[in-house]
Amino acid sequence: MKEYFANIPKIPYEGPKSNNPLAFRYYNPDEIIGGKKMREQLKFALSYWHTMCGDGTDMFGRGTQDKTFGETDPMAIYKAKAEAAFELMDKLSVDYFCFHDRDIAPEGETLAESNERLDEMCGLIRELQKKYDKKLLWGTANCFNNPRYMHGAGTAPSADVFAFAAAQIKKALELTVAMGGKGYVFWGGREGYETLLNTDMGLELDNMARLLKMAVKYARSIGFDGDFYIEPKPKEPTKHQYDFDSATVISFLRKHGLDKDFKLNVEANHATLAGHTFQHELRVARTEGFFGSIDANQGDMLIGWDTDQFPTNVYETALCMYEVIKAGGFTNGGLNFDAKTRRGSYTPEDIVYSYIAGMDAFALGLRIAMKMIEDGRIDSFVADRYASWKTGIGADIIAGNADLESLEKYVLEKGDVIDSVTSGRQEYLENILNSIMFSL
Ligand code: XLS
Ligand code: NI
Ligand code: NI
Repeated sequence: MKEYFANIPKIPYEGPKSNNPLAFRYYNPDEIIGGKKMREQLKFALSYWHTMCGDGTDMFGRGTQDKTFGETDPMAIYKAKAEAAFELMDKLSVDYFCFHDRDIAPEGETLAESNERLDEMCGLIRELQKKYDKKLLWGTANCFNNPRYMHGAGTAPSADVFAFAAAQIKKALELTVAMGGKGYVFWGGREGYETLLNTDMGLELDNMARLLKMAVKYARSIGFDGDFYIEPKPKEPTKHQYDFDSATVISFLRKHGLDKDFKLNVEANHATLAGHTFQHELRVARTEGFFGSIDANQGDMLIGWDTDQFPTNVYETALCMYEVIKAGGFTNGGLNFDAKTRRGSYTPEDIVYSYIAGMDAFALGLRIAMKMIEDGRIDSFVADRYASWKTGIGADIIAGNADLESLEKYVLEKGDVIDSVTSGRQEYLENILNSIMFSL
């Protein structure tokens, strides 16, 4: 088989002192950390759309990156993309991938033609999966690119468009099952609105729930035993995306009885677009029992859109991995690099450097998060801060043995409570985190 990244070797782990740009400094796939191999703790996935398809096009200019892999015929291009994807995963020790239907085969004139092409590509991908021992983290359907979805898919005003999306999702579920995927993502695409002057919000949201229920029913009937995920995002492409953030999505899922089948796929850049930290979004998901999977990337704090950069901010990756470990680690989910090289980083080597950077940043994050937990100072500070809930009046409140009258009586007897108020010690804790991070 043709080698697509011929000047890229299999990336070795060389440790923190290495100056080799084509080596990992922190990601040592088979090293045991926290009782599991790093590759199992991190479950890295390649995003097929950015890595194999994205060519750097933006609203001011055409693509800078050639993703045709030396081919011209449309199906030949997509076959080459698949072979190149698996070669790349192999060289990078990335064990999983994620795809949209339209990433793996060019859309045809009709649904039937698109589906035939998907079947053909699915056969090739399954062979490559076997050859390289690679797994599908999750599949999804691209129900936002085609002009038919200009007003949304599951929330489109037109029932015909809803039906088309449903048909596309049916096929994407079949592909996900055929490739052994344990996850299926709904990112809201154009599910949102620009103005309420033309929008029946209540109907649109109910229709979205109808579509998700149909998806669950069909997927379970064809043997899908993985998790469904909704990926929250507050804006872009529409002004108001319905799946604004973790809390909004959880309340929607609960309202419609979808909470047993769905978890969240939390994306770092979407968290910051919603005005939250990445850790906040993960904490909401974890606390509410919806922690599922992660789209690992980062945004630029000075740019108000989804820049999907490779994650290199180690504070963020450490606090993310802290949440992952506290959630009990990944089960069906993992870390999907929903990230692209910058438009100016246009060479094939840049793809490799970017993955190495992202993987090393998360490996460092994992190592630091383990140290935070072993060190214990931050966790025990938090435990002490809430100690008043363990005994006395706090324990009574939690046990349901208190009411407003008993609490009034308690306070009247006790007098002021200011002596029970302790310092939050934010700077002290931030310094502990720094000392843990930089003593590695
Ligand atoms: C776009 C989303 C998308 C999803 C998959 O902003 O992040 O890439 O992850 O449809
Ligand atoms: Ni994403
Ligand atoms: Ni995104």
